[in-house]
Amino acid sequence: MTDNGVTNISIVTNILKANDCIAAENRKTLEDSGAFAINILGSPGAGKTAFLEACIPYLLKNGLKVGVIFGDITTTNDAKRISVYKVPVVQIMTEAFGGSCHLDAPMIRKAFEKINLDGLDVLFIENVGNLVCPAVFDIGEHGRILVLSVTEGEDKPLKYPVIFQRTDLVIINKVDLLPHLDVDLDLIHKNIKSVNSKCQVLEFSKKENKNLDSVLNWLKKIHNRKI
Ligand SMILES: Nc1nc2c(ncn2[C@@H]2O[C@H](COP(=O)(O)OP(=O)(O)OP(=O)(O)O)[C@@H](O)[C@H]2O)c(=O)[nH]1
Ligand SMILES: [Mg+2]
Repeated sequence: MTDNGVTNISIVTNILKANDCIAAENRKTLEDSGAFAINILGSPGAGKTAFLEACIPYLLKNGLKVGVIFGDITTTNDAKRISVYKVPVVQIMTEAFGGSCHLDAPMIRKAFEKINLDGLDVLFIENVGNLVCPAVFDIGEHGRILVLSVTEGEDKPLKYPVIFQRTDLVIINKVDLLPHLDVDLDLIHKNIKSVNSKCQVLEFSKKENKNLDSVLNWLKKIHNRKI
């Protein structure tokens, strides 16, 4: 039993190490082309694609060139939603990689064959909806945004601390629904800060396009810091 446990742990460590090497190559490729990459994380249905639907037209209007890689187990639904903005879009379906519940660095490396990074300012990578596995896989990004919907409840930062700890910006989404919910927004803020006192937190609603200027300022700050 113990032997099995030790073997399993070293396999996981090796998988993460191999992933990290390719993630470093991805980061170098991105930096050589002048693009910086943002990993978008969150539960299924939290509003990751909706956040991009709100941000992308605003960023384009502000002169930024944007591309998107999507990760889903099946379907090209998200890629179709974003292709209307005429930005380069690639959909990874992890079904082809055994139905993985997260993106990893080799998948992103493969997606680079299908997207022209030259001239892009920002490459968004929407991860598979999941608060667990995507947290530990570096895909070569320069920053992370976690989209948390108010419908998920106040305790998610406490139940899934790793993904909150490894995030630079938390978007508290769907705040337009607050009048209809028994949820304490102040407690969501407090719980996020209790696991990650450094990350920035913005309230957001696709309906009101709230705080888009703050998202743009955050992207500029990350861009200056990481590249
Ligand atoms: N009221 C309201 N609904 C929203 C908001 N953002 C997203 N939604 C709705 O929430 C549902 C899920 O949004 P998506 O953008 O598909 O969520 P996602 O996180 O990309 O989902 P997956 O990619 O499947 O993990 C959709 O029906 C959206 O219209 C918001 O700010 N307010
Ligand atoms: Mg989506």
